[in-house]
Amino acid sequence: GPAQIPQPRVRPIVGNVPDVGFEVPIQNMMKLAAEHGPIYRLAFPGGGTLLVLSSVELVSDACDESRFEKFVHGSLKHIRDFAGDGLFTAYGNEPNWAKAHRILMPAFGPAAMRNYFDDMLDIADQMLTRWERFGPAAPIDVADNMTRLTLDTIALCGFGNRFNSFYQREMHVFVDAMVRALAEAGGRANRVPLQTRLMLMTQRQYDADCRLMHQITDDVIAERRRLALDEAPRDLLNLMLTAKDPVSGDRLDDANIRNQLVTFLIAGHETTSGLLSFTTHLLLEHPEALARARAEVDAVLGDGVPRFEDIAKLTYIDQVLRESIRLWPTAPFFAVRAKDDTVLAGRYPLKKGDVLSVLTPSLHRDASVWPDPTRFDPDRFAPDKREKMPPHSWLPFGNGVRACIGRAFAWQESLLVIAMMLQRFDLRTTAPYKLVVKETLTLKPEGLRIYARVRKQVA
Ligand code: MNH
Repeated sequence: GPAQIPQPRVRPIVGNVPDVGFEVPIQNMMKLAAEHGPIYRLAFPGGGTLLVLSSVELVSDACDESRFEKFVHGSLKHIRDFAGDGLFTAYGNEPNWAKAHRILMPAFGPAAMRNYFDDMLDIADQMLTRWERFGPAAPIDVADNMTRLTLDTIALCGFGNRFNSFYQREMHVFVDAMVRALAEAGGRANRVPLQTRLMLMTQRQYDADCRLMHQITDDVIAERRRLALDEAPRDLLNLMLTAKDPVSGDRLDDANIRNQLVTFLIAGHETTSGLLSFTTHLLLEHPEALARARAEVDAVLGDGVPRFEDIAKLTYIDQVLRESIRLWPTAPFFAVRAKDDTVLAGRYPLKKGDVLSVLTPSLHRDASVWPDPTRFDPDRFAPDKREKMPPHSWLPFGNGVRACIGRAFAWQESLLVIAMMLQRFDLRTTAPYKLVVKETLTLKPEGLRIYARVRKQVA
């Protein structure tokens, strides 16, 4: 018969909001999963409820795309204020999602990655050369550096624009606006609308931040339109401006292109920056893994500048990244909803529209799949073991048609940056570091600072 779904005690008016909180909702939800099990219910003000899933058995069933579809939930709906019908926040039934998906898929496929390699190398070299110049006694804020790197990389690869974040003290103004707007989008999802309407200063700041992000991306498009066709770089923006959808024959409209640029700047950098930062932390905590990774880098790259062909040979670093994003999936959840009345895993009856949230960090700690799940062990992803992993046990990039389009891009960038960093530097933390995971909508290690001493000068 139908099984009971546990739920933390529901309080009047605020429901389960205090259980989730505002500072570290994901880490609180991970604790609730450890306490209540692989499915539990949360209730929110206004009557909304959410089922949180974290076992491979239940998640596998929720990944059945014939019965479940991506749900543009609470904070994602607010992110539409600035990312509109861009791929990430588009509703599944919006024609612009399918159109942009068809036009952009080739630009994110494995064959396209060679085109981005030189630009990725350019930005990675900027960061590491800066570390060299600052010298071995200068503390380096890892998350700050990685955020500058990933932002500059997507701007250069995506639309030929140099944000030059390594030549400025402050972050690019886009980042400040984006970080504030993302926080506010999350905030709005946790308030009743009246509360938001009373927060006049916050509203004014939010509107200004949305306008700024639109203005920056509109300017990028206008600048590109002024270039003659043969002068334009063959990047994502060029593709979006010129390509026709093979099905409808349409091009993307200007507002949609603007929304895609905002989307790539957001989706294309926060998560990759977090992955690079967690990986740096985990390598420093695990000297044996660090030594193996470095030995691989020395064998593959030697003293040379990396080439595109080297990337595929960094197989141990690939395992390190997979294990790092297993423990700390930097996009820590995705939501789907039931297309019709259905039964989850044969025992939990659901109504049409019921929302399921896949809590990836807890899924990635399912002890039936991962022995000693909290231990960092890149050998879990040795090729022979990887083949035996159950489907849907490792989902850092989501699932199905709405899975991450930027996966190959993020992976190439991450392999390259970790390899170059280990090739050129000996690293150590400035002081013993205890992991503190900061949550925006993504996860990042907070306060990780390192010293970098040159070990190899690369030609
Ligand atoms: Mn990405 C969707 C994780 C890097 C662009 N991304 C998703 C989803 C996850 C995700 C999870 C699914 C969300 C959902 O179901 O609601 N993404 C990541 C991670 C990294 C990442 C962990 C880096 C590590 N993403 C990137 C990069 C880009 C990008 C880099 C662009 C250059 N991601 C997207 C877009 C989507 C997406 C666009 C939405 C795709 C769609 O729905 O069609």
